[in-house]
Amino acid sequence: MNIDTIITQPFDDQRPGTSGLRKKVKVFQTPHYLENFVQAIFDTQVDLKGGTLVLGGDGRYYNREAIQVILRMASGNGVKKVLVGRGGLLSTPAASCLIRHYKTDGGIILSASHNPGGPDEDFGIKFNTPNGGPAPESVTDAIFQRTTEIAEYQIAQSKPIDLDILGSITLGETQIEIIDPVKDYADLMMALFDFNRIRMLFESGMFSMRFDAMHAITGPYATEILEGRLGAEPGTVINGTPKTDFGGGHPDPNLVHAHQLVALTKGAHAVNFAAASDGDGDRNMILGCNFFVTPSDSLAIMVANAHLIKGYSGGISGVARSMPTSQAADRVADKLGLPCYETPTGWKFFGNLLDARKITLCGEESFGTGSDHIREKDGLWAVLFWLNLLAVKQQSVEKIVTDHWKAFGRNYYTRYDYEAIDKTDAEALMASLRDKLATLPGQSLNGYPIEYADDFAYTDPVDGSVSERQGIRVGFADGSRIVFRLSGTGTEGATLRVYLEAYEEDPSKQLQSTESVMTALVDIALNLAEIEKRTGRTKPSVIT
Ligand code: G16
Repeated sequence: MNIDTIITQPFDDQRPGTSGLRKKVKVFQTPHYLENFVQAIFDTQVDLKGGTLVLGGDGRYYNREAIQVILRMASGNGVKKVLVGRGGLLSTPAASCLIRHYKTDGGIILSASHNPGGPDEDFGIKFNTPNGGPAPESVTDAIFQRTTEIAEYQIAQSKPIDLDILGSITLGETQIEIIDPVKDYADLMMALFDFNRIRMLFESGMFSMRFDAMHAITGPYATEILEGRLGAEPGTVINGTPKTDFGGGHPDPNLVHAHQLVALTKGAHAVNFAAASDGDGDRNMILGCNFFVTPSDSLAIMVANAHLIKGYSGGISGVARSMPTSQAADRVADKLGLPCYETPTGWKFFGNLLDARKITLCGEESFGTGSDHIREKDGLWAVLFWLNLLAVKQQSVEKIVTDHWKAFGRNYYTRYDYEAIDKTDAEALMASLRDKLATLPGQSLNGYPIEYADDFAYTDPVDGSVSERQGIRVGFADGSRIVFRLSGTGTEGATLRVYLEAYEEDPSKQLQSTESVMTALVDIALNLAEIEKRTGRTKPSVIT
């Protein structure tokens, strides 16, 4: 086997964002672009030499080509064994599961998550460490640093490898094992949830469900688990065949992009339960009959009910949420006497807390929930958690959520996204907010007294690392909050996110529309950040 050393030059834009390096496919197709980043991983993650790597992606456009390149580079860099999902496919949670299950030296996941796919759309790559989780900032910083000085990469000469047949192949000194992408993950789910009870729910004839895989990676997983192992009727999984362009859709499980599913929860033939997952399978949306569960509420309800679920019945050690996620989980943790952590946006910040067993459950407003079973958020896991809860409680989704509000209060929640705005304008807007911070506490805006205003900074309680400038928080005396931050996952210009939260303790006021409750807070946010003046936008691109 010949190994070529290819001379290359650094690119200056390979700093990973919130979750890996995400760019347009065309950028990744630039000669040496993908290779430089992959070589930077091999150069900095030295245990991979002679070690084992998990490799797979969400099946989007360019997935197969990138897998071929990475396999040849793994061989060129002395990796002993690579576990690859058949067809080059692995959901993000399944990759995390495999890294942990087979105790590998890490994994490379190809995905741009919920971003659209296709020749003119997005692609992404990220490295997960041996704990199965996204690389922490110390690792991504080292990889980035390496990309700025890289001068050559190693790649084995080889014909394309057949990714579609299970079994073992050798490439030089490297063993490549093509494995079933679903089996180990599905087995793990069976260990955590009461499959018999959920099966009885499906068999009762009183319960119907649809799961929208959005033509993305969870199709094969959901079909095997829901229709195969749990006996849900065929057709429960819709849009279940992964496509390189996600069928032209936007594989983001929210009320806007999963509208086909939302429609199935309304009208005379509405299903009792509906759920969706995203491009790479780590996000989830939970719906009841004509009812939407906010991701923040979903986390809080999981914490409150974990004792009813097989895998968590022994008790949970604590909970964490990302800073912009609503404080609903905090209220549950408070009542149950559990520790609750507030971390910056990015699943990677949960890793240390999970490894140190400080928390068992964690979640984010961006449609992500998960637990210590792996080190990624997990879309299907969340769906199974809810199914298990429905099977135990024998109540509707709406009843479970509204009872929860009565017990803990309701955190009304909404997020406004201003996508693809000018980067300089976005940074100026944030800078101007920062300038105002010191003078805000004590002021009253639209009758809302401000209690605190800061730029969120996080000190990791396990390793002491500090992450600064993680978003502007403005907190009001009644528990309401406005948060401003710039997205770290977009690939075009900048995306401003405005997160709004209003707390309501009085059950008689818990059934208002979120829009009406938020009017005053929205007004405060628009004025405080001077959004229209600074971005030229009169309305957000998406409201979730
Ligand atoms: C990633 C991160 C999440 C984060 C989300 C949105 O999710 O893992 O922690 O909440 O991006 O980040 P941002 O607001 O910076 O765009 P995913 O599903 O895209 O991998």
